[in-house]
Amino acid sequence: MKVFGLSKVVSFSKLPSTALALIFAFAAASSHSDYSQHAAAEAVIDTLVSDHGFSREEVVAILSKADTEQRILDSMANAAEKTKTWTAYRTGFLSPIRIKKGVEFLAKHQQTFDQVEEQYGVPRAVITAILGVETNYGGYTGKASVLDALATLAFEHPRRSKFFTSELTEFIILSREQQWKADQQLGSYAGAMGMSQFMPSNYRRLAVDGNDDGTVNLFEPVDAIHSIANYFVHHGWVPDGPVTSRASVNASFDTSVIGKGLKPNKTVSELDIAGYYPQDKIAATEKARVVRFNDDDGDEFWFGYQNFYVISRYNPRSKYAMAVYHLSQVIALEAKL
Ligand SMILES: [Ca+2]
Repeated sequence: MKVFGLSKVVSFSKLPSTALALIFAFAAASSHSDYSQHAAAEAVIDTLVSDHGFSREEVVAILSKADTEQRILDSMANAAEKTKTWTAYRTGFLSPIRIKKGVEFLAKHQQTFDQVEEQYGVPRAVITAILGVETNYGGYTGKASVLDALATLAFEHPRRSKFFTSELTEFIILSREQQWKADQQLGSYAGAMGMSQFMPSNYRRLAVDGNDDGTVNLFEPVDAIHSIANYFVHHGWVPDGPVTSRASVNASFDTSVIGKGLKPNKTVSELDIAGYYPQDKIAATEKARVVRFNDDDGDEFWFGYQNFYVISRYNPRSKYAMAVYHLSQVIALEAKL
């Protein structure tokens, strides 16, 4: 706890005495880090005061309630995508119970999905798979304090500090818009919220009021379904476009075409020249990215098209996008779509 670091953060002369009293009250009472006193908090306070009409006291009062969550830093280091093999990761995603619940979810929200497919052109099975993977169809939306999570990551996680400082700022604005108590809002260890696990910036910009009740509530299925579809459209979903193909390689395939990232970078005919062949029929002009999964059983190659890239905008790891898509296919098959 850095009680005496206060002077680094807030210039006393700028503060009305009530704010000072408030800060000292929190400083004296708290046994945790008080992030209103953190050096980097000043930028958050300044942005909210100068650009978003908050008073300094309001922001200080919110940040005073933010505590360090060591578990959050630990969990960031142990994300499943990093530690599991492709087979283990995929098997975990495609569990029988997740598939069964996905089929049930589709049936329950059939009317919503009819409307969403027509309006956005995003298949219901893909949206359902995202909800299944993110929160078990809303069954688990996270028990971390979003305020603690975002403050911890903004102020204690240097590599992603810029991103999470921005998300923390967005979260404080979102809390005002939604009339939430910022320190009581729950989500994931990364600060994602609702059935669809949107980060605050996406919640503010891309979440939509699907059930027309005047509020955007991602803890409610109709808004969550519409919002995922809207998110995909925003990122360039191509209605009826291909997602992936399993690929074969010849003896001298060129690994330099793989590279980093998942944005399609070569046409199917260019990849043919590089030694990769899709196992299903795809136009030679379609752009793709070669995706390779290393595993105990050897390498697996896939082509990821634009829609695969769009799924990866939810989580940039190829294993994630592939597991979501496979889950969507199994759910579609089981639901006889
Ligand atoms: Ca709503």
